[in-house]
Amino acid sequence: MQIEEISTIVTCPGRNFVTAKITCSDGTTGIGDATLNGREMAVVAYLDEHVRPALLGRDPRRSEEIWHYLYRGAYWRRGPVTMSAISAIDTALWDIKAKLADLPLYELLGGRSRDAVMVYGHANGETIEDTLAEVGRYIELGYKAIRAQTGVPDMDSTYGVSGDKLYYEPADAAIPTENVWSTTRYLDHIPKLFEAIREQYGWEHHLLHDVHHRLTPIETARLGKSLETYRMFWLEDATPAENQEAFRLIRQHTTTPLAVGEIFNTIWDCKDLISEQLIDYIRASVTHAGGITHLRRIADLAGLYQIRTGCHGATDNSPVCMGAALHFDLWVPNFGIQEYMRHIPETDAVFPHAYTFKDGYLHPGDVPGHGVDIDETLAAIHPYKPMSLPINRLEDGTLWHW
Ligand code: KDG
Ligand code: MG
Repeated sequence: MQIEEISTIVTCPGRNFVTAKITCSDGTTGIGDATLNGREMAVVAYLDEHVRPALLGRDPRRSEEIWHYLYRGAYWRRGPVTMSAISAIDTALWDIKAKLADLPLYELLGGRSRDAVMVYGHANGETIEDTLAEVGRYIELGYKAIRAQTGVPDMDSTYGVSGDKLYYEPADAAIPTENVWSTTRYLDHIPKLFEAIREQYGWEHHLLHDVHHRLTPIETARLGKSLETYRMFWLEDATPAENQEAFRLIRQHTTTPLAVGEIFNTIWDCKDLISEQLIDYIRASVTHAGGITHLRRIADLAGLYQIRTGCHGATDNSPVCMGAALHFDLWVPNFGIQEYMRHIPETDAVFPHAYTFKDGYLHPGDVPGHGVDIDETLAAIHPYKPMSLPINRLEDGTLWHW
């Protein structure tokens, strides 16, 4: 059996998605998500120019060897563009492998470790009152875990807060829009949000919060300490993690659990964070951290140190990523939680899928493969639209982390 064709499908049913599709000589097909938010066409070029010609004619069943061929063989290894391309090919090859075995993907990984996958949704509001109402909505929808974000008084924009609450989408213009950030106002305000949530809704639900890389390590320590009383499930991406050692300082000061890793590409990005037990949840995803093959390695390393998974699942991870992630989550022994930002109905129509939501849990379904398909005719009526993520500035105009 041979890889006969590799195509890249770019579509924008509400937002841009890139999908790699592999067709084998026996007619079996598999797909993988290659979406890199705001840099979609860079991955398309990588796949079309550098991956497709090298893989045509190879045996699709040798997914492990193909992974190393694309990683080691690239010489310029790692980085989000290269790793998104590798991830998409790897996911498509696992989809094919599972279809050839006529089994759901999770069976090939070792079978179910649990009945279903606990997910968290996003409650966002301009004010604490708005966010409280949104938390209430997610509780009614059955969610067991909720990420809460709120606007900060006298600031026009805060990460995670947008107009359309159920379907948050930060990539909002071709040239990046500019947001303003004040650490001082933010640090004073956020504990009040979690105090209000616990006061109104009690202690039954898990609460999460995403700082989106905006604090220094000592500011993170202060925030973590001030949230300890509200028993957070996690505090996410509080400080940039390029410097993994920075987390040593945070750990000395707070017991609030820490989650990091949605922008990580390989095990090397989190090796010290994991081996020194500086975090509690690793957020690497199927789409950006090397597909099933590499994510499994990261999770196994994390498992040695009692660190659990919490895969990134924002809307810019397509339903193909979500499907593959759910098979991974159903199997992975050290599972923590899965992020689930709903896709809009137009997106779901382009990507018919077997996964289903019930009472705060997702299940990947039991069809062979990862259970997500792409309707190429429908995809073609939603052409690519250039879109970028915003940038952030401090009140004096200094460029900051978004
Ligand atoms: O592309 C950027 C988004 O995926 C990111 O802003 C979402 O931080 C995010 C999250 O936790 O889902
Ligand atoms: Mg995040």
